[in-house]
Parts: sequence; structure tokens; C-alpha cells
Amino acid sequence: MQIATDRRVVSDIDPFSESFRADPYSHYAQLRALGPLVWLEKYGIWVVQHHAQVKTVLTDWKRFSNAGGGGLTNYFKEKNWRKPSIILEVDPPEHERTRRVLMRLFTPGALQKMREEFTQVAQSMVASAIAQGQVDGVSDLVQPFPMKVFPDAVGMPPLDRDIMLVYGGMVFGAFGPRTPWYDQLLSRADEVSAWIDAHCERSALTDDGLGAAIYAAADGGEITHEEAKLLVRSFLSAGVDTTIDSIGLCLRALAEHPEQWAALREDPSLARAAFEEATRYDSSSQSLFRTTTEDFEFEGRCWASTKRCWC
Ligand code: OVV
Repeated sequence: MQIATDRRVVSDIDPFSESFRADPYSHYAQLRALGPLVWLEKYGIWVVQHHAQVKTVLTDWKRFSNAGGGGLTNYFKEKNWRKPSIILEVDPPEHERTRRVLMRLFTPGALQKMREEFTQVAQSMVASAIAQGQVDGVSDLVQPFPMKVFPDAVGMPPLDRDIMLVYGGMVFGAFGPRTPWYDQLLSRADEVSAWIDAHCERSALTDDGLGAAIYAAADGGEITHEEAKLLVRSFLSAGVDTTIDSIGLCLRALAEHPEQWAALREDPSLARAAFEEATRYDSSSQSLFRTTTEDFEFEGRCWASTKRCWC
């Protein structure tokens, strides 16, 4: 730690390094101990980790904009390999317009239908795992489940969907800096983008899924058909990897805490609370970025516009 001449608290910690990723929590503690606002010199970004500051950064979109992107790449200065998400990487009032369309999909009836379909798939996957005798939690259950239920709910036909994992890696890789593994995925960007684009078209979807309902909102004039396609894409970008990670991290937490696993086996009605707690205990999404839109003072230290914030 050092104090820069303008009294910034500076750290050389790299949140994208392998050592950080292997053990994020001790690094978070180190960063938190430096105070409410730290300058990460490797990337030239501010980081906030304390609740009050994180809450301000994540809610005050007028000063901390989403439109610069949710990751390290600053869209005000640089283009990403894919078009920005019109639900994630956008501020009000545009965000409210697209959010309204998505929120309307989740009526109690639609959720009930999804619950039934998801439960049926889960039961049959668990039944075949039990029949198999020995399972690999991640490859036999954790990955196949969201890969089936989400695209099914959107209305995608049951084609080979493995390319979606490559796409997911590219989407979430884009939140960080260029790394060899991300560059390797990016070498397939054209092919993968074309696949995703084609499979989000109205003509590629069933007429009774979430995708069809989004296109119906476009017919009603609330959004354009091009925007409908991007909202369908959001389901495939945001839903699959996050769910795989969340269930996988939950399984790992249970494996590492056998007494919690025993309590859950004893009382399976704890499953919902256990899963929700697991998503807090070890979250699939641990960092988000915002971009400042104007010069202002924050925590007595933060001024310049379009500097990234990580929280
Ligand atoms: C929450 C999230 C993560 C990644 C991508 C998207 C959303 C999207 O809307 O494309």
C-alpha cells in the first residue's frame, strides 16, 4: 500500500490474477482493510468494497453509469465484441422500458409452468444419476440442467447447445481484461456470435416460449424487433453460466461442510434456504463495474469522469 501524491490509497492487487481468483476472499479482506476507496493501479480503476459505498455506486446510476458496460472495457471509449446488452448495460429510462417487457413475462402462471417443467427435468436427471450409481456432480447434473431448462423455456428447439458454454465464457470473460484463456475463446467470436444471433431470431423459436412473448411485445410496438432479439439473447447470456456456477458452488460448499450436508439430508425442506444461502456464501458474480459520467468527489478522493469503478 502507498499513498499517492493526491492522497489516493493505491494497491497493486490484481483481482483478475490467478492467485486472486484461487482465493478471492482473503484478497477482498486485504482490499477492505485499506479503506472505503482504493485505486487499483494495474487497471487504473477505483474499487469499493464496503457496504455503504457499494450501495451508492450500484444505485446512483446518474453518476455511476451502466452504459459504459458491466465489465472492465469502457464502452464510452471502446467497442466490445458483442453489442451491449439492452437490459444490463444501459441506464434508465431505456432500462425501464426493456425491463418492463421482461418483468411482464414472469406472471404467477408463467412461473408455475416453468417450475413444473424445471422440476420434471430435475427429477429425471437425478433419477438417471442415481441409476448410474456414481456421478460427477458438475458434468452430470450441474451443467446439463440449466443448459436444458433455460433454452427450453425461451423456446429453443432441442439442438446441440454446447456452443452456448463457449458463448457464456466469452460473455463473462468480457467482464475482465484480455487473458490467454479469454483470447482463445475470442478466436471463435464470429462463429459463436453468428450462432447466437441466428438462434435468437423469431423464426428459430417456438411460439409458446418466453422468446415468443418478447417478440409479441415488439408486435405491440413497445420495443423494436431488433431489440426483441437482444432481449432473447440476454436470457442465453445471463441465465446459463450464472446458474451453473451457483449450483456448482452450492455443491462445493456442501461438500466442504459435511455437517450442513447432513442437516440438509435430514430435512430436505431446507433445500431452498440452503441454496439461497450458498449464493450469498460464494457468489457466481462477485464484481461489477460502473463508469463515472462526470467529475465529482466521492469519499473525499474520487474525481475524474469515465474512470472505471469495481465493487
Ligand atoms: C446479468 C447479465 C450477465 C451477462 C449478460 C447479460 C446479463 C445480458 O443481458 O446480455
